[in-house]
Amino acid sequence: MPEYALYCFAQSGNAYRAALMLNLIGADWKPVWVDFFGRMIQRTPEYRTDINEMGEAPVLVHGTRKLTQSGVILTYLARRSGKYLPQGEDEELEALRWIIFDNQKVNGFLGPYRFLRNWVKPPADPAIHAFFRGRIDGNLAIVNKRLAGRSFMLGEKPTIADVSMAAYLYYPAEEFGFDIAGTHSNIAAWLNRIKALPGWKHPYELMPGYPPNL
Ligand SMILES: N[C@@H](CCC(=O)N[C@@H](CS)C(=O)NCC(=O)O)C(=O)O
Repeated sequence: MPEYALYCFAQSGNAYRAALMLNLIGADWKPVWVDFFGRMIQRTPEYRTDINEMGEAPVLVHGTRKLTQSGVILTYLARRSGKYLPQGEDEELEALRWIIFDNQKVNGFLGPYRFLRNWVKPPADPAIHAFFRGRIDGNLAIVNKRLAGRSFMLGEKPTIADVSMAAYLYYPAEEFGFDIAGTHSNIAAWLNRIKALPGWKHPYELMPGYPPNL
């Protein structure tokens, strides 16, 4: 039996952070598919009682431990493997700073924006799209500036701050309706550096449930 199990589904950028990390550290793991669109099991009382009281994917199962929140999962896996681990207190805090900024402001807006564009019926009001797009453009510019003259978010070595921030950005440009890499050259070069790391795989290859069962 694989050492780790990850509750996930192909379209989830939040889950992809954890799946990508498991692959990058060479962990022995298996995905457990969350039927997010069809049965919407994440909203059932059983899921909230047995799997995750927050009603979300990803969930990492390791022995008797069940961990949720991709930032927590990334921290746990980095500490256990010693890989992609920020070194020392200053780097740890710096990584946490970017992981929170990512969760709340970068992919925290990009994820719902992509979800509204592709999977919500009836379509959302254009004013909502415009609000998200404005926030996304502003926050991607901050990340692009951060990567000027740096290979990775914290410096010259990749850490969990990169795994967190990059994950959503590998989904197809058509799903976002604009080409992030095409318009942000530092982000584009950084995404290529992460893609070249051993173990990197596209989210639709790494996690089950593509195409979605709408
Ligand atoms: N901050 C969380 C976000 C997790 C999250 O929002 N996951 C989505 C799937 S991408 C979810 O399960 N949403 C529950 C729902 O919409 O019912 C993390 O990084 O793990």
